Amino acid sequence: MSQDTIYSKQQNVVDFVFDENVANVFSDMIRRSVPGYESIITMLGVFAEQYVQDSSNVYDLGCSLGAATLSMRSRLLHKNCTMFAIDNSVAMAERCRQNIGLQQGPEVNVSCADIREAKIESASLVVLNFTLQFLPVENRTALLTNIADNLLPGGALVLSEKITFEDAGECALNDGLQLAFKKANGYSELEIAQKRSAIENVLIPETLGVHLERLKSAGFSQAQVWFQCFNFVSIIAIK
Ligand code: GEK
Repeated sequence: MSQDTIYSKQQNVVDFVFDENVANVFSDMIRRSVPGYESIITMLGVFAEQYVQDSSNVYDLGCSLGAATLSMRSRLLHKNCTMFAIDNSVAMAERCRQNIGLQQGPEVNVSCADIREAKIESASLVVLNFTLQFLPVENRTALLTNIADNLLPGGALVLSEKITFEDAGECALNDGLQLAFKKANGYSELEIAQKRSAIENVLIPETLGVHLERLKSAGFSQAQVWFQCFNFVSIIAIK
């Protein structure tokens, strides 16, 4: 796994993009930046065991290098389902295809495409693992409605997001803890500051309340947080 040193040198910071440089170091970057990432990836295997149905489809939307897909695939009880891993970054989709090819298992259809255009059908499990936060806010309800409309009875959505808080104190507390987590993982003050300004206009976090309300209005009857570490949450939503 290559180490993320993208923001280690002083630079003119531009908006963050998921390009070749990021794809090269992504595994290291996300593990050192998102508290709980590895636990969530492991648990996605448990969700797959619990929710994936016979002859159904499984979607990993914003799949990056395919970590979520691989975790789910390793624990599928029904081998005759089809998995779809979608990412609109060419570099990510290419590497994802290579990573998936290294392991045996049910068919995975990897595509380089915009998840806002995704055709979702007969889905028993859909995963948005830290991806919705990168869509323009005005596009989020339509995607969740598309997912809810095309989930099979008994199907589920797992939505993981960085969140913000209405209360300024709560916001500062959780931001501070994430900062401490990044420092503990070897990121310098300069790296943290430069990454923060690169991502500022690209990753738009919302409050947990906004997410839960949106899930309800998109057609999910039940939505609850199953994981939280500081300002990162994962929600399970059932139709
Ligand atoms: C993981 N889920 O390792 N269409 C398709 N892909 C998109 C779009 C879009 N409109 N917008 C962003 N992406 C992964 C981690 S990373 C999270 C997901 C992070 C893709 C983008 O190219 C990137 O690969 C991914 O969403 C977000 O479990 O970097 O914090």
